[in-house]
Order: sequence, then C-alpha cells, then structure tokens
Amino acid sequence: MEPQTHSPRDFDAVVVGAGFAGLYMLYRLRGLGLSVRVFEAGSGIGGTWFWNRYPGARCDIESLEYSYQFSPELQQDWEWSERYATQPEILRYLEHVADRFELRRDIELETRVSEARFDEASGRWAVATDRGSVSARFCIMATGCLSSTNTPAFPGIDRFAGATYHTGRWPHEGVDFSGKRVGVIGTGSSAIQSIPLIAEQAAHLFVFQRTPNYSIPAHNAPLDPERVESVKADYAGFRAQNSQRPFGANFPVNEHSALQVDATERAREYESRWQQGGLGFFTSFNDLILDRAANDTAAEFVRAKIHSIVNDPSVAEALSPQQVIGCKRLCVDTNYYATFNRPNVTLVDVANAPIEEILPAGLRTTRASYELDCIVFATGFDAMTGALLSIDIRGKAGQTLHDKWAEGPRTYLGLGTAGFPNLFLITGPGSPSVLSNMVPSIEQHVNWIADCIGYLRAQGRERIEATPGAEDAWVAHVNEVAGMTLYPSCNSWYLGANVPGKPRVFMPYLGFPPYVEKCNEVAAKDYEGFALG
Ligand code: N01
Repeated sequence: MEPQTHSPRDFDAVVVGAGFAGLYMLYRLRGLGLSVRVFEAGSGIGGTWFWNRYPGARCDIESLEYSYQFSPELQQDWEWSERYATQPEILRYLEHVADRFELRRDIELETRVSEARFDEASGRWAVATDRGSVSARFCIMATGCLSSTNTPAFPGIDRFAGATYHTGRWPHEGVDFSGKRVGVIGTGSSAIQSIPLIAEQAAHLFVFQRTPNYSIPAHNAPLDPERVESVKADYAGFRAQNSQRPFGANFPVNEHSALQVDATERAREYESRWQQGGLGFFTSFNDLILDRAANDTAAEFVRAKIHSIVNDPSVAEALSPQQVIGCKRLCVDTNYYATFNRPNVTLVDVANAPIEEILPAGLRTTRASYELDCIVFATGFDAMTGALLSIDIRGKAGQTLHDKWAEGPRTYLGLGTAGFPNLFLITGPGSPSVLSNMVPSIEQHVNWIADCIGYLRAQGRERIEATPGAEDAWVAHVNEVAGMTLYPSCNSWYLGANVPGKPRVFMPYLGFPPYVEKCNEVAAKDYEGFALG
C-alpha cells in the first residue's frame, strides 16, 4: 500500500461516528500506524449515549459486560456503580476512554458527513462534510444501529404550541415536567424507561400506546462488590464464556424446550428468571423464539404478571401484549406497569383510535382530544439502515447505496457490500448487532476490520470488496435463519416495519457464536468471499 503522501486532508481512513464503535476503531487503526480522521455530528463523543439523555436512560445489558474488553487495564480500573449503568455513567466511561487513549485529537465534532464517493481512478473515498472535504483509502461507518430518529409525520405537528421532545435527541439541560400535562407517544424501551420517571413529575401523563410491549423488571441495584471481585478475578474467562452464548451476553441458557417440562416446572423457571430480572428471561427455555406454543407459555406468564401488578383489570388488559414475546425487542423496566396505578397516568389506546392530528394545545385521536403542554416522541429509530442511507454513499460506477438497498439492505457479513470497495460497516445489517450485546459485537467487528486492513497492507493490496456471489449467499442465509424463527411474525423495527415505506426485511443476523466463527473462517481463508485488488 502506498505511503501517505497526500495533503493534510487526505487520510488512510475516515471513520464516521464517535460512539463505542468509532472510538475503538480509531484506537485500532492508530495502532496500525494509519492516519485517521473521525467525524462526529454531535458536539461531544458518545453516540447513542450522547443523544439518549431522557429520564431513566440506562443500558439493559449488565454494566460489567456492557463495556470494552480490549484493554485489560481499563477493564480492571473502571468501577461501575450499578448493575445497569445510567446514561451519564456510560457517557463518563466513554469520555474516560477517549482521554485515557488520547483519542480526541483525531476526532472532529459537530461535523456531519453528507457524502462519500468512491473514485475509481485513485481508489480513494471522497468524503464531504458540512465543514469541508477529505479523502481516504478506507471509509468506515461507525454510525450506529439506532441513531437516526423516527418521528411520525403527524398532521399539525409544527403547529403545536408547547414543547416537543424526542427521546433520542433529549435536551442536555434536562426537562422539568413539574405541573405539566405530558403526552408520551410510543411504548418501546425508551418510553418504558422514561414513563415511570416522567409520571413522578408531571401533573398528568397520557401514554399513547399503539402496541403494548413485554417488559421484565430490571431489579437494578448497586453492584455487589463481591460479584465485581469475582468477575474481575477472571474477566477474560467471563467474557469468553459470554461470547459462547446465543446473544453474546451473560444470559444463562436453559437447554430444555418449554414444552419438555410440566407446567409447574415451567412456572418455577419463569418466576426465578423474573426475580433475577433482565433480558435473561428470554433464555428461560431454548425454543422461545422458535416455537409458537413454547413462546405462548412465556407470553402468558408475563401477561399474568401484568394483571397481578396493575390494579384496574381493563388497563392491565390493554397493557397486555398479544404478539410473540421477544418478536419486538424485549424491554427491561423499573416500575413500568405499576406506574399505571397512579391517578395521574392515563393509558390511551391509539391502535383502535389512531392519532389523527397534533393540535396547537394537544392532540386528537379518532376518538377524543387531549390537552397537552408537552409531547414526548418515544417513537424510535429508522433502525440499522437510516443513518447509512442519510449519507449519499456512491460506490463503483456512481451506484448509490440508496439504489442498491432499495429492496432492503444487502451485505456480506454485515461488514461490506458489493460494489463499494474499502467501505466497511460496523455492526451493519446482516450481522448480529442488535440481537447481541452491542459492545462485544462492536469490538468483534472493529478487530476484524483492523486485522483485514493490516492484512491488506502486509500483502501490498489496496482494495477489498465483497463479491456479489458471497453477498447473495449471505443475504439468503440471514433470511433463512430469520425464517426459522418467530421474528418475522410482528411489526418490529428489526423488519423496518415502524417506518412507513421501508422495505420489510429482517435486518440482523441471529446467532453470535456461529457468526464469529464464520468471520474468523473468512479471514483465515484469505478473506474468502471478498475480492482483493
Ligand atoms: O423505539 P421503539 P425505542 N403512532 O421502536 C410507537 C434500544 N433501546 O426508542 O410498536 C403511535 O422500540 C411504536 O408503536 P408500534 C432497544 O433496542 C435500548 O423505544 O410500532 N405510536 C412503539 O411503541 C430498543 O428496542 C434501551 O406499534 C407509534 C414506539 O413508538 C430500540 O432502542 C433503551 C407511531 C417506538 O418504540 C428502540 O427503542 C431504549 C405512530 N405513528 C432503547 N410510530 C436500553 O435499555 C411509532 N410508534 C439499552
């Protein structure tokens, strides 16, 4: 590979985004001796954890594993305070990482990438931002799976006289809802975390629910020092064990089918997982996402819990999901269902009576009007493809990513896409990403990409690109695996179903351990399925 002989605006690599993925990518590329520039639209680093500052925002993977493992010293030194870290604590951690590894000097904040074009003659990417252009041999998208916010185009939205907020773009100074009539639209993870806290402040809270969600109690608490000590005594072993589990996270796996055991044993297992709290509920049995009858047993258990927590049986019924449990991402909460026992909280069904219009003083459904001082859009994201497609990315022969993905995203391993040489995606569609613990998935992708670039340099190569054949086979495989599960059975953001007009394609790949094995095999076979030039 030719040495860096270009102007100061020409780099070996450009990385888009300075969240968990972009920071570690920068660290690894620097370690290879590459010149790197990271562009970040936010005024600070942190990605998801910079933007999502709504009340109650915290991770729902345990802090001890929702963290980097690339530096054993960092892993030993950092002390998490709670089982599930809050957004401010995670952001402090990322700030610490940026300082500790002196990453900031290569990061340009408040710089939004608008275009990335591959120039065939030079084999370089021309990357345009709102503050000027650069070129780079490698263009690496660390843009996040859930970063492009989705706000439904409700008529009248611009005429609302009060304040509006999106959970994914929360004001840094916080919001005081005291004495206010607040409407929250949506009941996904962001809403489920924020509703109990908003309800404590607001004069009245209206929750506009289209689809109820299943939520498992977090049982969050300060971290037990003994547990921390035992994990830190063999952190590498803890990580290695988790990486072998289906979601790449410390969810204890039960090797039995829910239908293999009798009702008493089933109830005992669900109750024990419910008491344990968190997403490990979903690995209570090994077939919950594979078999509808098995899934029904878990769904019924949670519905019964909702009825036991919520005093008004009609509200409990309205909060009880009917879809497959886990089909939409399972939520983890603190006091969510109990919040509906408060006299200042009203659940409004907008499935049967949809929101028709935002009014200057509230909103109107097909059934009634509601007076509101503030509206919180907890309406989620244009997941997995939104951030990528918001950039005008053009590969060989000027082909746009937008056109290539018109029928849904097409990638090889979620790492690259045919026709776009030297463009890497971190946790792109077609990789486990959102169906796994994101941080280890990010590290696995970053390591793979850095090793790949190191290999190209060692071989004197300048270019790598997924072959159309390998990509077709991978897309078919991702679909085949999804087709064996119950995931396609509901309208989830995994399928793009939350964004009107988005192609309905199951985007993540289920199965962290086999995926990692496949990536390692591809690398070991000199990047099988990629063309090198
Ligand atoms: O978004 P969502 P989110 N009218 O898409 C509703 C991660 N995360 O920000 O289901 C009325 O889940 C929509 O209704 P429906 C996590 O992976 C993690 O909450 O489409 N309602 C739904 O209820 C999560 O899954 C944490 O019928 C409308 C809600 O808005 C992902 O981010 C915390 C509507 C959107 O829910 C996204 O979660 C937070 C309309 N027109 C997020 N349009 C952790 O704990 C949409 N809705 C780590």
